[in-house]
Amino acid sequence: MSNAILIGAPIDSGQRYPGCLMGPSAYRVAGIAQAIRDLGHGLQDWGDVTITDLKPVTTPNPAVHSLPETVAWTETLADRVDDALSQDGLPIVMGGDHSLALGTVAGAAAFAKRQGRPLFLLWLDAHSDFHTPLTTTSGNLHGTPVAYIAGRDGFDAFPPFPEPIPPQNICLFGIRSVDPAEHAALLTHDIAIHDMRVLDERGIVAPLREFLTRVRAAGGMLHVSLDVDFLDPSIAPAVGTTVPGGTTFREAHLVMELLHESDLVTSLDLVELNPFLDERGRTARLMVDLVASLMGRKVFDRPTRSHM
Ligand code: B3U
Ligand code: MN
Ligand code: MN
Repeated sequence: MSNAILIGAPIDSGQRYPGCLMGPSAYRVAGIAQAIRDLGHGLQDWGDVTITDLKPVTTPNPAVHSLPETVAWTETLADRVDDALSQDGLPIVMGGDHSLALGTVAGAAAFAKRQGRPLFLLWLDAHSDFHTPLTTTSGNLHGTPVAYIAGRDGFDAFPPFPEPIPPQNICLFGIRSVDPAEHAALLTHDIAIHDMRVLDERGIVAPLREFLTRVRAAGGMLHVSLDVDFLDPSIAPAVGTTVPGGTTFREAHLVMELLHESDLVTSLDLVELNPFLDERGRTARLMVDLVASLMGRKVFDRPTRSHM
């Protein structure tokens, strides 16, 4: 059983569609705490994080907006996630847009470094989020966390990433929207890219198991970052950047069930939920149900089940 720790991250500064800051409230209203407790886990809710001091940081790319806010969130969330892991907790960070992963994964990396364990990253997303602040044309920093985590240049305004994750330990899963600059950079990094072309041909199970087998063999920690747009917009409309052709309801639950059975997940982000765009709470409820599958809710509970 896990000691789950909910951390609200009402962060909107990484993109331009207002509303993600309502995400933590929507998850609470949709019953995330009770869903986790019902599965027998311990649960604490640390409330919503706030930022205070904004530093006058800059970047040469004039497109970038809200840099001081995003840097402040990065510093604060890194500390919170590190604290939660240090208390033997499973941090579940409720966003907020995906720029929050600049901080959450930095916190997980700082903890993993002290433990002497490798950190792996599973990025469940329509997008590769592999821009740097120098290459983004939208200026939206939610498109940059994977580059920061992988140790790419261009993040001078941010705290140095504690221990960049080697590209071989990163898996992009479900992607179907990659900008030209991201594409060029991905070609020079040995990241596992399970785009929709791959998942359509192979299904989700084999590629995910391959990655989880590597995490297990390395004795690694595993951070999972779940972007709402990983899901098909027909089942998850509450996101600013919908991309057609996403994961189905059944595929998404199966991903979560496999993650639960692996027993490898050590931290989790829930990002990009924009409750202002939702239809009667259905996306928030689906995300909570996916968390429940990740935490062990089963369709039919068999006493014995093979590992992974
Ligand atoms: N790659 C584009 C679009 C995008 C990235 N992440 C989201 N959208 N959600 C960009 O703006 O960097
Ligand atoms: Mn994303
Ligand atoms: Mn996305």
